[in-house]
This record gives sequence, C-alpha cells and structure tokens, in this order.
Amino acid sequence: MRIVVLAGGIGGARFLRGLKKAVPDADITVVGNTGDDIHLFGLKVCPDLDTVMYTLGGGINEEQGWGRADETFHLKEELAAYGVGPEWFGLGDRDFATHIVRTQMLGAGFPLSAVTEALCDRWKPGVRLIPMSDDRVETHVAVEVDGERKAVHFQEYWVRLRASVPAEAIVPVGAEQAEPAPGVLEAIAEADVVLFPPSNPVVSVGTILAVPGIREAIAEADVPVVGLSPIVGNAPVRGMADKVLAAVGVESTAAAVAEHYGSGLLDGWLVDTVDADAVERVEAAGIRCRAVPLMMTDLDATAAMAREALALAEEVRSA
Ligand code: FO1
Repeated sequence: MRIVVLAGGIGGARFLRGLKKAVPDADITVVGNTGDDIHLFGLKVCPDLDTVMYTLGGGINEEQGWGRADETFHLKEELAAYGVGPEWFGLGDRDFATHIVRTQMLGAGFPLSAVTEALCDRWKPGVRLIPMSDDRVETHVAVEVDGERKAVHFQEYWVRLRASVPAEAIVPVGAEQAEPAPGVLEAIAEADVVLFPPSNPVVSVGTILAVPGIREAIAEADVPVVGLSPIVGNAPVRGMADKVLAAVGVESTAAAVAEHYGSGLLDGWLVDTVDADAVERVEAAGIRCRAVPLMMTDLDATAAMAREALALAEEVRSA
C-alpha cells in the first residue's frame, strides 16, 4: 500500500511511528513542512524535517519531541559568550552537525530534497521524507508587540514569544513562488491513501497545502484523503495550534478544523471520542467522520489510530 502523509513536527512525527507499526509493509512517503525553517549562525535549520527524521530514526529527544537525545550545549554556550544570538533557540551540539552537513550540501548546489535524502541515509527513518519544496519558504507571523505591528519569524513567535501575543496574520513567505519538490506530485498521484496527521492545520499542513500544486493534486487525485484531528476537547493536544487557528478565523474545535480543510480536500476525519458530538456536524460538511481514541499515549495507541484512519479510507473508497 502506498501512503502519502503531509507532516509537520512533533504530532506528525509521533503519528508516523504508529503508522509504521500499523502497516509495516506500506510504502510511506512523508511530505514535510519547511515553513518552520530558520537560518541561524549561517546554518539552515529545518525543524519539522529533523523532527520526523530523528523521531523515526531513533535519535529524537523523546520528552521534548524535537532536537537530539543525549544533547550537550557547549557550542550554544560559546556562541552566547561571544554575544552571538539568538539565545532563545536551543540548538544542541549533536543537532548542529545536521545543520552543518545540510548547509554544506546546499552550498555545494544540492537541492533540499537531495540533502534530506542524504541525511536520511544515516537515520534510515523507514519512510521517504521529501520536503514540500526545494524553494525557500519561511512562515512569518504578524504581531503587535508594545503597540508596534511587526512580522516575526515563526520560530521567534513560537519559541521566544511562546505565542503569548495574538497572531494577527500568518504568512508562508515565498510559498506562492515555490514549486513542489521532485517526487511530491508523483507520490500523491500514485498514492492509495493520503493522510493528514494530527499536525498543526495552519502552520504545518496548511503551509504544505500553500505550495501551488499540492492542494490541487490531492483534491484531483482519485484517492481517499483522511485526517486526524489535532484538536481534542476544543484544545490542541500539544503545542499552541489554537493560537494560529484564531489567526485564520477557525475556532479551536475538531469539527471546525475539518471544515477548514473542506470536503473538497478531506474525505474522512477522525475525532476523539470526547468529541463524538462533532461527528454529525462534520458529516453534514460532506466529510465522513468517526469518533475514536486520538491520544497518542503510546505506540500501540498511535498504531490503533493509524489503523482507524486506514479503515475509514477503505470505507470512503468503497462508498
Ligand atoms: N522549540 C522550543 O520550544 N524551544 C527551542 O529552543 C527549540 C529549539 C529547536 C531546535 C531545533 C529544532 O529542530 C526544533 C526546535 N524547537 C524548539 C522546536 C520547533 O520550534 C518546533 O519543532 C517546530 O518548529 C514546530 O513544529
């Protein structure tokens, strides 16, 4: 079975671990969000690609969900000693190696998709990880801080500001000019199932869909598209998705996120059992909906969610 998954960071990566357990023989292509990418200390950092690669490759810092396990921060401390910032983004020594190799390869003319493939040769995530685009896309957030309106990089909004100020607008800068990376459209066209994992629907899945051609390819492909709600009980399971949902005028509910994606894109939607009362509203929007446990408490729970999503895809296919 060929499965395409549009993944962001932590939620998407954890879901993929369960998907691999549920269907170990499946051919899984992950289209990774690169809107979170940030250039620091002359290096290109790709948080969402690295989170998928480290999580599936066994190198992730499990409790954080990002960065490497067994990290040290000598480089960060030395940079701070030189007064070279920013200090609010925690890059560890082991993680720096990834960014140095990536930046070196980019500098040698390799596209991000080739660089990602090379990095995955080491990590062997067991999926094909393709960035949504080889072109630079960086999400910026318009905020008002101390009475001054300004655009900050997503990472500054997310990590330094902790999303503590309202996001007035969220702009994936460069998305309009970006092209899908090689292999993305082909994977979608050949997929048996397309899944939207419980990633951030605005800054992760939304950013991937903002790359011209990707949303259209999914909508036009004759393939079941099934998503899993990242919102459980009117709150994001993790992260601050509600802050960015508000910025795009979407209420923080499982049903509203399904409507936001729309029936033109989604064929099926899983909500958590606590949101069973949302099923009727989602089905009224033309999207098949089932209420199942959606908390990724452990690998078996996540594998069960993945099986539910694949079962709903089969139900959609035979409808
Ligand atoms: N998130 C934080 O909350 N604090 C950090 O200091 C931080 C550093 C960091 C370094 C590398 C990396 O790949 C991710 C990092 N993240 C950090 C997480 C990152 O902001 C998020 O993973 C995504 O951008 C949102 O999905």
